[in-house]
Amino acid sequence: MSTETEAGIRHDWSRAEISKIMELPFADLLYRAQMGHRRFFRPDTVEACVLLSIKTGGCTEDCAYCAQSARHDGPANRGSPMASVEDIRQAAREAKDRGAIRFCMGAAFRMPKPAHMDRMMRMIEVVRAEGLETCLTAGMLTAEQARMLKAAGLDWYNHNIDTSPEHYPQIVGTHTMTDRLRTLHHVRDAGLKICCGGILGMGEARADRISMLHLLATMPEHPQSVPVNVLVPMPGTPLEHVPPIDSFELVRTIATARILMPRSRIRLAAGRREMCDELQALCFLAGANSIFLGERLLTCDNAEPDSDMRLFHRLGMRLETHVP
Ligand code: SAM
Ligand code: DTB
Ligand code: SF4
Repeated sequence: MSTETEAGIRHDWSRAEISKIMELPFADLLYRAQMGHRRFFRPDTVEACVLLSIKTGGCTEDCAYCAQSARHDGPANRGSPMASVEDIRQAAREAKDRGAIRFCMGAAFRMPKPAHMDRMMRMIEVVRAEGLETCLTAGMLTAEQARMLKAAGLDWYNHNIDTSPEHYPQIVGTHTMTDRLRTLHHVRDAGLKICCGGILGMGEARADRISMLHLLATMPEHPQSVPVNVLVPMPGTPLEHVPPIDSFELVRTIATARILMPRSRIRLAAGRREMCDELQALCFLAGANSIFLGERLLTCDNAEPDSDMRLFHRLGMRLETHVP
């Protein structure tokens, strides 16, 4: 028996149900995903978020995919100083001019210290003053830190589960999935909106992708935003030579996420630069409706903004330029 809310949003998916969806013939899977997508979203619009690294590299954690870990030989293993509040004001203005509705700030912390908190709260205030939604990702938070960020005007907190609970220990040794879930709990309790997803192509099996989706889709509230990153293999990291994910498996994962969490934004996040236009188009057909727009992600290049605009034009799609 399944429990359904009025809008038909379910939180009680079983793994067996999810794997049945994921294994549908491709055409049936996409058809179902599109039906779900059109219940809550227009199929011709994509939300644009701009991402900026406010504190790059030198991180104490050992996440195997990450260029910013001090424990790997990645390009940003040595840290650089935290950005100034003025730098952020300028970047937020540029993001607004470009049509972004949300400004996401990324910091390579295991957990912010009090001095970081002070500066991040001032950054949140200046970004809000420019009329943008604010999002932050800065590692683990205490309940009090989550409340402080909310009080400073933060709208969203990004904290990914990244892979299945079963695969997590192969990817990260310095914190656990339980730590990630605890932070998400604090963030939810503080009344912040949650951005939580994962990375595909880290050597995981389909069962892990199903398990990751299961964890996301059975949370007390679905994350309002679900980033699907494709691993960008960064030189010097332990995952540098992992074979890339099969393109159709990426599309299947997005379509399944769309069916399980029909009201959530699904963001085609890292890895778009390495995809051809046709694959991105399939991802949008499968229900992805958010992207990062701009030249850079955190430490690597993003897809070119001009080529993004050309692609949307060719697909008859447009960017959402206002808060819906
Ligand atoms: N330190 C914070 C944390 O771990 O939550 C915030 C920054 S961390 C870089 C944010 C997210 O970026 C990770 O959870 C992961 O999903 C994504 N990410 C990092 N490196 C990546 C890579 N090489 N390819 C794809 N996604 C990546
Ligand atoms: C997310 O899920 N993806 C973004 C954002 N949240 C912070 C980060 C992508 C990072 C890609 C690799 C890099 O630039 O180092
Ligand atoms: Fe640090 Fe976050 Fe990178 Fe892990 S993903 S090494 S916590 S910056």
